[in-house]
Amino acid sequence: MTTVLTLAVLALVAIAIWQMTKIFELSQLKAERAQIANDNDNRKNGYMLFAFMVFTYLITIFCFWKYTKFLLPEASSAHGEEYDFLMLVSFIIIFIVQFITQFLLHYFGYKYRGKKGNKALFYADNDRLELIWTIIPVIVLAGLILWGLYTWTNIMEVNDEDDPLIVELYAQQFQWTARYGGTDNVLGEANVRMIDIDKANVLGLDESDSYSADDVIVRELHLPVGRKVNFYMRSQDVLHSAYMPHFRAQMNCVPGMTTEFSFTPTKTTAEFRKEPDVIDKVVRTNKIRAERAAKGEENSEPWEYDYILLCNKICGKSHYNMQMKIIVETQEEYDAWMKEQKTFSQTMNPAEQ
Ligand SMILES: [Cu+2]
Repeated sequence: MTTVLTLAVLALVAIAIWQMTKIFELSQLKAERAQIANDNDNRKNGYMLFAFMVFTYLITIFCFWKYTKFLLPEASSAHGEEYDFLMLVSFIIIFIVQFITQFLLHYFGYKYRGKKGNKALFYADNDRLELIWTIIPVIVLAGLILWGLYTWTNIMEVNDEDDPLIVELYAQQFQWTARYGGTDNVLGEANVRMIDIDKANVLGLDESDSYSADDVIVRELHLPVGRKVNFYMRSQDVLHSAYMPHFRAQMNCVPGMTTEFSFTPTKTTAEFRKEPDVIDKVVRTNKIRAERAAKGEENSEPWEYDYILLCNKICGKSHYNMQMKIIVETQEEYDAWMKEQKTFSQTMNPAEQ
């Protein structure tokens, strides 16, 4: 309410100032009161166009300098490099084109400003010029689109070549659960209708399916470095989206169907933490956290960078906190971790252990 009132008061003050300047203008008897812009007005506007252009260039440079450090660190997946390169090339092209067109727009605005006695030249068309400014964008855009399509098809292809690790990502409001295929690397059949909370069958695995017995259900995703992972996503309730930004991976999780995505992690968490831009991020964040700690505020304990799986569809009130830690490690570390996990049949029949 206070905000609305403040805004209303500000609007009224602005209107009052505007009306007062009008009265002031009218009271200046000597001043020219013509509604048509004269050479002086046009020149002033021409300079202002230039000033605006300089402002946009300066603010662009400022944003590059100030905010690029907030971008994601280098990709940690095999396809990520290709993806980032496509993005970089697209940005460079857009940047060059915007630099040239904005300059021409403002410069011509200034150069051909209204002048008394000036007459516009009637210039119907120029075939060669039109051909040039049509052909160049066509070639550049077609190239970008074809390259993008090719990259996209490559990234989106999920197949069983190279013995991929099979992992299911199960989304529900508001948490992630991961399931491994177990020793046979095959996921057992599952369906939301078979969920049985009393028996701890939280993902609705089919107990009669022999493949499900050795499945491993976890709340922290461990991946061996260098091995392709095929992810199969399910959702229990609403649309979610499995987003693993450091691996440049994202896929919707849709109730009633299974979606898929595949990537190969290329850096372990330990290697990732040693990258200069990652170290820089951690130092900056921990500085802020230390300031918080000094004031006795929450979330002030030192932070370590981890890969993360986030939900990237606004799926409800706790969407912001729907996340799971991802740890990429060596094959030995992964095997050791996996050994400690309980299989589905062990959790269902605790007496058997
Ligand atoms: Cu979600």
